[in-house]
Amino acid sequence: MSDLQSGVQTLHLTAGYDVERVRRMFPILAQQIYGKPLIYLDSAATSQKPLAVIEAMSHFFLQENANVHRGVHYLSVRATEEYEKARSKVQGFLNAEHVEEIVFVRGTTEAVNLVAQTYGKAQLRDGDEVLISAMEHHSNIVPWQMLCEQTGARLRVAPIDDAGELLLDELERLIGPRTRLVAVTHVSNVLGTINPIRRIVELAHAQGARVLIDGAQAAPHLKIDVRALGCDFYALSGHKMYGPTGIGVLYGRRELLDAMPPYQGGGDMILSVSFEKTIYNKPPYKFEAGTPNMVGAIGLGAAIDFLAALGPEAIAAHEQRVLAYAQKALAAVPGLRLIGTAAQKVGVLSFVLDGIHPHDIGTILDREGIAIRTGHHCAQPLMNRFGLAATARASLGCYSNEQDIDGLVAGLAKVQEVFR
Ligand code: 7TS
Repeated sequence: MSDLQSGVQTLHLTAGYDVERVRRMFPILAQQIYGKPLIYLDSAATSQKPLAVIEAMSHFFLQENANVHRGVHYLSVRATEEYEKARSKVQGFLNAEHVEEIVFVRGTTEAVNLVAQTYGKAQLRDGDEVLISAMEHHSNIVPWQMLCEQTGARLRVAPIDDAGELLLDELERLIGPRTRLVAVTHVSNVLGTINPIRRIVELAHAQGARVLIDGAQAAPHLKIDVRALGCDFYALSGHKMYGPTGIGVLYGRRELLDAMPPYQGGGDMILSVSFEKTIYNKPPYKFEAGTPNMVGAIGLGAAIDFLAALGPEAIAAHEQRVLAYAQKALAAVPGLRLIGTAAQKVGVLSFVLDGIHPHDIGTILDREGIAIRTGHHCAQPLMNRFGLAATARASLGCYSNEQDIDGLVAGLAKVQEVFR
């Protein structure tokens, strides 16, 4: 393709993505905060919700609510159908081979804990190793530390460079015959780095280790294909991908889920119970004890429909454009240092300002109607790696635009004026 043609195609793509139309789908964005238009730059913490998701959830409560997998009555059958339809949508979203590979959980945190306490506890022995990376969120660190305490296994950590990229040679060196599990994030919530998951999976599988991917920050931004990635487990949170809180997904390869012991005991996860013996249900139900978050699953299904309607490639192209604009604009702010400059990254912009504490940045920006996150972002070991206690972080979503970035830059000038 000639440059001209590819230029035309890019133009077509960006022209086809009407961010103003997307913004109108998110009623919350229209409000004023302290009399200023809201600039929401905290999507990595949680995304805003489009009307389609809110309406799908209220429709469920208004028309379809009943407990699933239990009743013979009309509404229970209907609710069960809707809940299972949501599971199929997740299967499609992840390109999983089997619908039974999709387990509904509360979120990424619960997904990681589930794998640690079922697969991990059953498989790991004294002297085995779990390998994570230096850029993990606490929810992909602490469950493994707990598992190591319980089993005598050892936690090892693959280092990163100053740009925030994984050192693949070091990672390869750290995977050995004792490595049973490699657990890494697809996208860093602090740096925005997109990790080379296929390569990591290849390296781990070559040594017989299983791989869990924390997809919390990838699912809203990238097209996910668990079969192409080749991973054994993949975790995500609904609330970061335009769905509701309290619902997330653990994808697990069928033969692994089949062999894993259950996580929690209770209703729905059994085939039969007597005081002498309980027979467990098949996956995914074996891992879904108790009444599930039905409306959450339905909201997540609606969020997947929303992402599909916009098109993951179109969203990514738009966000990359705003990211490039933001990187350039922030680089021009005197005394500002960006943390996380990987070649492949999503729209997460962590930064520090000379002589000004990140919490002060966040507080002053808040009075301008600008929402960012400040602190350690639940990644204290990563902060230590950069010699920082905290950063300020602006993070983008499908509704973010150049005006948001202009507002942020103007806000930062005000912050610097206060401290002049
Ligand atoms: N993994 C990553 C990479 C994350 O960014 C988060 C949440 C989690 C796991 C945990 O997800 P949860 O839905 O189970 O809580 N990250 C953030 C953040 O960056 N700001 O607030 C929450």
